[in-house]
Amino acid sequence: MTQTAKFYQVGSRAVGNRLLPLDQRTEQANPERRNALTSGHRACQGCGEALAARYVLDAAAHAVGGRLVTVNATGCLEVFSTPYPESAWQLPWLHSVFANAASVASGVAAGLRTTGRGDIRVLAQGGDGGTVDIGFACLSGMFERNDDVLYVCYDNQAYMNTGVQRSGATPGGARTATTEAVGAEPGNLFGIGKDAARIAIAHDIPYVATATVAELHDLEAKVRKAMSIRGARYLHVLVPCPLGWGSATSETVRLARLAQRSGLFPVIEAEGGVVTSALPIRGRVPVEEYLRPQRRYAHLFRGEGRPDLVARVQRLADQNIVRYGLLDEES
Ligand SMILES: Cc1ncc(C[n+]2csc(CCOP(=O)(O)OP(=O)(O)O)c2C)c(N)n1
Ligand code: SF4
Repeated sequence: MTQTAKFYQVGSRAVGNRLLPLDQRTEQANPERRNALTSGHRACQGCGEALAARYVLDAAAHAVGGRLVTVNATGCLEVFSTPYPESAWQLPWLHSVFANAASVASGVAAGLRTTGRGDIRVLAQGGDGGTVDIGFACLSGMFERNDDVLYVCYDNQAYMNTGVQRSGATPGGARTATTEAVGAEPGNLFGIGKDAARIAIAHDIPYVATATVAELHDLEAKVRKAMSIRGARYLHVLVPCPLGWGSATSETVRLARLAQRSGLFPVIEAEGGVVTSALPIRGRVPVEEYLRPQRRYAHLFRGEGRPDLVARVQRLADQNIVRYGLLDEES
């Protein structure tokens, strides 16, 4: 049964600037939107992943006239949306296993093409554990073959569904269940892990982008662009997780914005292996402003704190700012 979208917030960015002229409004401001991930699912309050998944899928479905199939890796997004026999999805949705969402999506795209239904598009999605770790070989194969799939990684920087274990996307210094805040270098080690967007760019695929759940216009524009292109595409979206990050449920969007404004999470686009744009930082903030509200970093500020480790995080942000030229004159 389809459910009409209801708006409870007025004049807020969360519903896509309904006060703007029609052609500048987001898909989330459209009462006719698909509402791909509808109410009744069991995500935690303030879950950035749930919000981003709805934003992405509503925009993607709109861009292709509703002719969209999605394949979902195991993880929070799958578990909270589909406790059998219920489902919160309002579009064709397949659950793959943890590691192979990219391969299943490639197969779905090939099947549709060979049966003359290539107008139906395929979007695969998963968490950072399912994407940058266990599913990485399948994803790299999908890139390398240039399969006609948009793969979306919702990056909450750990394996949240199974109790907040470290992933290859967990940042240096962050506490998780497997990187305790103990010892000389508490939290996750610095200098390990991987930057999935840069690795995707190195595959020279048609389109790679990063985004955050805080910048709805930017996120939707990137989804639209991705759906206008054929071949392998990758979108990496930062989605704060109140449970794993130890943040207030009301802080999800603000934290995602601070990640971008500090330079820690660069928001970029690349086509054919070349970076073509980067969202400039307006109102730069020191990384401390982003780290302090999160309990996963509490050990960096307790007592005398660890200014040396905060400085290491700051250096990573500074490096991103230089790499992508993130500061414009107004910053
Ligand atoms: C092969 C395999 N190993 C482990 C699991 C258990 N498992 C299910 S979900 C999950 C964590 C998912 O983490 P992530 O992909 O980061 O998504 P999130 O839950 O954070 O959104 C794990 C380890 C599994 N389902 N299959
Ligand atoms: S644990 Fe995190 S990612 Fe999972 S449902 Fe809760 S807030 Fe969302």
